[in-house]
Amino acid sequence: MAELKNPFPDQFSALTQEKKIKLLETMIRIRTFEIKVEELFLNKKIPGFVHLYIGEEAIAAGVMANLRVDDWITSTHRGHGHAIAKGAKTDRMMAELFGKKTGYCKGKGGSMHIADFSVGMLGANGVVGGGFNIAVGAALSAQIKKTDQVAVCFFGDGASNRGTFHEALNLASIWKLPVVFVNENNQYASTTPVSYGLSAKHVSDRAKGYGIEGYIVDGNNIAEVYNAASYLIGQARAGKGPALLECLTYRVKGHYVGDPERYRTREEVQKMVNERDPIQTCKKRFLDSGITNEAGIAKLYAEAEEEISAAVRFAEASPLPEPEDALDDLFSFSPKEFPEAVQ
Ligand SMILES: Cc1ncc(C[n+]2csc(CCOP(=O)(O)OP(=O)(O)O)c2C)c(N)n1
Ligand SMILES: [Mg+2]
Repeated sequence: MAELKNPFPDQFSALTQEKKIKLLETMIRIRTFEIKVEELFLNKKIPGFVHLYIGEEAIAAGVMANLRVDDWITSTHRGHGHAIAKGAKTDRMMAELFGKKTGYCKGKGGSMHIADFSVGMLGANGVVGGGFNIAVGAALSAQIKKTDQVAVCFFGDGASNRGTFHEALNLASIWKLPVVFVNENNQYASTTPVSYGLSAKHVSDRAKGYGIEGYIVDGNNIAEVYNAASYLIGQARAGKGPALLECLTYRVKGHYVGDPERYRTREEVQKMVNERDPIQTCKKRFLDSGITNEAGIAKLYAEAEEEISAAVRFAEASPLPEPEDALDDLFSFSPKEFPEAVQ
């Protein structure tokens, strides 16, 4: 990774043992959720589509550890990890995946429409590149209201080819908005490798065209992500304007559950799993440096299993929405109150 532009001060080393373990805990909670979701989807318990975040957990955990609850994020179609790390409840997330009434969107959205405004999670998004302008709008509101809130926009390598990316970076730059664009470069946009689909060498090179700084870190290294996010979010909060952080990672699972993955070899995937898994790397580092021990790590897994099992029980026990709820929450008025408006 000789080309990384990574000048960030090492805040990670200064974290308390507890905070470091919290980062690993967040990654393990996300992984446990995702593994369960894959199993449930394959068993036809979950309808629709799911895109898994397995292998990319260090980005959500490392960025979100630097955000306050009143800061905002916008997410993607691969958004479970972002929601969990920002503080969304896994039981309501699971209920949403099951299409149940107790879900975040009352069961009408599913995986790609999980939002929890109470913790600043402004939404996953089925539209690739749909989060850019929402994040910029949130950052603009913070600037106008003179709060010191920050917005973080997560987006994929493929999303950086959307027009919305370019509009958002330009506006954020000229108005010096408190927004950090966090690119999750997982090497593929659906079936298209980034080496084919990206005109620039790096996603972060594109920042320059908009007068903002672009950086690259190893997105599978929790310390690197943490340090970069800490610095850039701090800068944005202090009124220094936007930045783009490219996190190099790898999409371990198919684009969606069920993807036949004809565009890459099993060997390629296995190599990344063996050598670059963010959780295994973090665990090894924590064990080697005595931050925790095997029993401590086993406890994190046991607690995550318990939490996610409870989430599944909650989802299974919850009711489906009623057919007459179908038009609720679609309009700013209630069709039940004004039936003539939707006839
Ligand atoms: C505007 C739009 N175009 C195309 C799609 C279909 N689509 C869904 S995910 C995806 C690839 C996105 O790749 P990337 O931004 O790298 O995110 P990743 O899936 O790798 O996390 C595409 C093309 C879409 N949902 N929305
Ligand atoms: Mg991608």
